[in-house]
Amino acid sequence: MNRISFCVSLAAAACIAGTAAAVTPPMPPMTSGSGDAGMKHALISLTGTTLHVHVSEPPEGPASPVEMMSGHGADYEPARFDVLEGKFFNAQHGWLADGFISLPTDRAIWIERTAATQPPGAEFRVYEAGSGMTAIPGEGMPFWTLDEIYATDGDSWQWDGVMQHDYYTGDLPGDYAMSFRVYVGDLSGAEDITYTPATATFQFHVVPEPAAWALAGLAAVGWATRRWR
Ligand SMILES: [Cu+2]
Repeated sequence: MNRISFCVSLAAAACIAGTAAAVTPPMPPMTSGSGDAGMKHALISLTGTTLHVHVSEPPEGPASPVEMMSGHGADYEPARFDVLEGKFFNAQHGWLADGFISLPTDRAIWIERTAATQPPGAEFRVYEAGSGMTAIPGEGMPFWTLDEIYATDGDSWQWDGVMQHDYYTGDLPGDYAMSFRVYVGDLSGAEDITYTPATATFQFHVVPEPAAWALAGLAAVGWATRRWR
C-alpha cells in the first residue's frame, strides 16, 4: 500500500518523512522497538498428561515486556503484510516445543486466548505467521497467512508442533498483554480433560515516535490554518 492519500493532506516535509520503498517485512527476531533483538520463546512441554509452558526471560531471551517496533511510513511486500503498515508490531514471542511431545494421532495441542488488555481505545490484534525454518516443508515467510487469529477471548488455534511466531500489533502508546491457555484437545478443538492445561501471558509495550509525530502534527496544523482562513 502506498501513502499518497495520507501525503496529500499533509505538508511536503511530513510526506517525505513518511515515504518508503517497498521492503520485505522484518523477521520475528528483528521486530524489537528497543533494539533488544532475538526470539522470546514460550516453551511447551508435556510430562505425563500435564502440559507446561515456560516463557523465556533473560538470558534465554529478551525481557518482558518486549517493545513493539513501528510500521509507520513502511511499505511492506508481499501485500498481505499491509496489516503491519501504520501500526506498531512485534513477533519476538514464539511457541516452541521443549523436548519431544508425543500425543495420540487423534489429539492436538490448542492455544486459546483467554484475556487481553490494551490502552483505552487501542486496537490489539494478532496475525498468523510461522517460522523461518525454510528447510522444513511448508515453513518460511511465503507460507505465512497473515490471517487474523485470537480476535476475541475464547478463540483458539491448533499448533502443529513447529516453532510459531505471530505478529502482534497495536496502534497507541502504552501497555499490551494477551493471555493464553494451552490445552490438549481432539482435532476439532474439544478439550480432552484427562490432560492438565497450562497458561502463558505475552507482554508488549509501545512508545510513541516523538520526532515523526511532532512533524506530522505541525504539518497538520499548518494545513488546517491555510484551509480555514
Ligand atoms: Cu523462535
